[in-house]
Amino acid sequence: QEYTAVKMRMLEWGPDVSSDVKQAAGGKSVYLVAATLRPETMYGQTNCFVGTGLKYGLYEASESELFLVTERAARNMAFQGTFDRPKGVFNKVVDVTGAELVGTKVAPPFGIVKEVYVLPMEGVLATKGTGVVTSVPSDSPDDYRTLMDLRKKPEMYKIKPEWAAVDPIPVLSTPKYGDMAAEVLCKELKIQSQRDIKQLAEAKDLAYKEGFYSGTMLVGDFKGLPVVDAKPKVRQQMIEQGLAVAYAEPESEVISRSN
Ligand code: ZZB
Repeated sequence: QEYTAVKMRMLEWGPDVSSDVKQAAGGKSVYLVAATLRPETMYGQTNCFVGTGLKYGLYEASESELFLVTERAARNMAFQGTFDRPKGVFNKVVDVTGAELVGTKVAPPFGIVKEVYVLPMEGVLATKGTGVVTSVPSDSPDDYRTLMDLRKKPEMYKIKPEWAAVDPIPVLSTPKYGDMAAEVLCKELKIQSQRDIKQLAEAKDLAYKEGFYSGTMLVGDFKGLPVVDAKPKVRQQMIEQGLAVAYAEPESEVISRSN
């Protein structure tokens, strides 16, 4: 699977980020890097998700840039030549936990909303992507359901309500589900919580297929184009502008995951 790894620039650390992390970051630009298969939906980013039990690190991507990802992702990036370092070399400047990142403010590339917050998601896998997930609740049922869970019980999730205040943003339209596929599918499949894993997997599959084969862009430079055509164009723009990098999972892991 070829992912697009989008660079969400850290604008302001959340209230729980340790002084060690802040010091280690120094004056460098820090990016929370999220792996997505839907670059054409990036206009609709409303927040970023991390797993609160996951371990992340700040890794040197170049002289001036640090990438915040899991160690597994940093290793993959190092072997894919993403870092301005010899192949296979990745240098961690500091550890950071998912829990302490909650409430951090980031800039989502191509986002219509320019500043969004890091929020907790229960199902974030350490074994997929970068462990950082960008949230598009208009088109991702997992993101929609998680955002609604957080809004219902902010105290339980230890978030400030204002961190979850950005509403889903329409980015593409499909004949079956209109411009809010995730919301429609969560209702149709009666999905009650982010823990309804089976129904969410089904909703994701339906949303992927309908969006890819029958979707039309509503926003951005490729407004009016079919999603199939817009997808590689948006991806290329993001990469050319230095806002994203290509990212692939190692073949052996991809195989073992599908067993
Ligand atoms: C933005 C986005 C917008 C996504 C959308 C999906 C959708 P797949 O097909 O199962 O490989 N993701 C990335 N990394 C992780 C992780 N570590 N743990 C949990 N979820 C993760 O799923 C790839 C998608 O899963 C990625 O694409 C990312 O969410 C999430 F409108 O990025 B996506 C219908 C789906 N729509």
